Amino acid sequence: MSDGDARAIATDRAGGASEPVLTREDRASLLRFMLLMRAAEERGLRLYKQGKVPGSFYDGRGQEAISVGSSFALAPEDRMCILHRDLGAHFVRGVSPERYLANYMGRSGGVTGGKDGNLHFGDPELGCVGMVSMLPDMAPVATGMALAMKMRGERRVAMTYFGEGSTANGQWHEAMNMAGIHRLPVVFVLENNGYAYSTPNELEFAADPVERAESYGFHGVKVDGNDVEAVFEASVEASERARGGGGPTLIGCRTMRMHGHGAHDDMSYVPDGVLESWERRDPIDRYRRHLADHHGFSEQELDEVATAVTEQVAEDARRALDSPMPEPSLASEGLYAEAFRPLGDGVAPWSRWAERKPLRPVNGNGRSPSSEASVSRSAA
Ligand SMILES: Cc1ncc(C[n+]2csc(CCOP(=O)(O)OP(=O)(O)O)c2C)c(N)n1
Ligand SMILES: [Mg+2]
Repeated sequence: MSDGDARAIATDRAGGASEPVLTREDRASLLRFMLLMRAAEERGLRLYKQGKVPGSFYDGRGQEAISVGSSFALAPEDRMCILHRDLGAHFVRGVSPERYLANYMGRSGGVTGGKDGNLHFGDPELGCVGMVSMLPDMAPVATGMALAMKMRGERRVAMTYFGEGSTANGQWHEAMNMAGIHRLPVVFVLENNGYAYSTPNELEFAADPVERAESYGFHGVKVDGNDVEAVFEASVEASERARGGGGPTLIGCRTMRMHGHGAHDDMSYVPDGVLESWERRDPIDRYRRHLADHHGFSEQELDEVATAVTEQVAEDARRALDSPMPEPSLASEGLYAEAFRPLGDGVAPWSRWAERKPLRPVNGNGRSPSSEASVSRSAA
């Protein structure tokens, strides 16, 4: 992408202002990815209850709009640190439900090849760093990636997620502070789902963490986390700001964790009526209604999207169940990095970005020739 292209995109989207232009196909994709996350997680939960998933099971029911809307706004050469409520972002980047379900069952076809029976994965080929379970340690990793992008002069963005509970940890402060000081191209997506395990918001913070952005010297915005287009638009604006040298953004998404922390948690600490009131704001039902009321989608079209997802997940679950356990001899293979392997690029379904080339030529490894030079200079 040249500078001229970047301006053209801004104008295209804007039609003069800063509103992104989503096509009908884009909108169907947003719905499809949210449905895919919901259906794959429902299938995973069933497999857990059938005793086919060791350990526990974690899902992001009710939070689908956040990971789908935000990741959809990125370009293939952008990079992601995805957390435990963000399955939609893995799907948008190109992971299949089959690989996700196989991972939970510890099968060889899982993203980690059976090394993790959970959600601690990220496909490096798709531009995603494997999830670090200690919270919020993906925040400093994303900040570090953004620092590398800035030092290499690349127009790329790092995006990461965290829950509101994670913002109470000191690492979070360090990541925000450094990102602010160096005006790094990073987008922080905060998912406030009401609880950190059983701890409610009122025992987590005295001031909304989104408001801390200003004190770190960058933008903080609050969006309705159950509105996929609102999350998408905030993410486009934040990533364009980052790409243009305007520094980080903290996007605060308010939502609700509709299931327990994990499948073992009965949520008995959630007061009566809370889940019922959030159920009425379900992001998928809402988006379906929005597409029918404002974008001319027929009920039949919407049902077709849903049916295709149901069929895909059923087929993927069958394949995951058929896939073998890993060879025991491979148990210690690939645990440590033996050589430097750059991350690859992910899929970017949003047509405007995917159609355009990056500003600087980027090779198959996702690094520009000039960046190779600066890396080896700094290593020397
Ligand atoms: C440093 C650290 N302490 C505890 C945990 C265990 N743990 C995993 S998720 C979680 C809750 C985090 O809450 P929040 O950040 O609000 O994210 P949510 O699970 O609500 O999406 C906890 C305590 C952890 N992973 N890392
Ligand atoms: Mg939380």
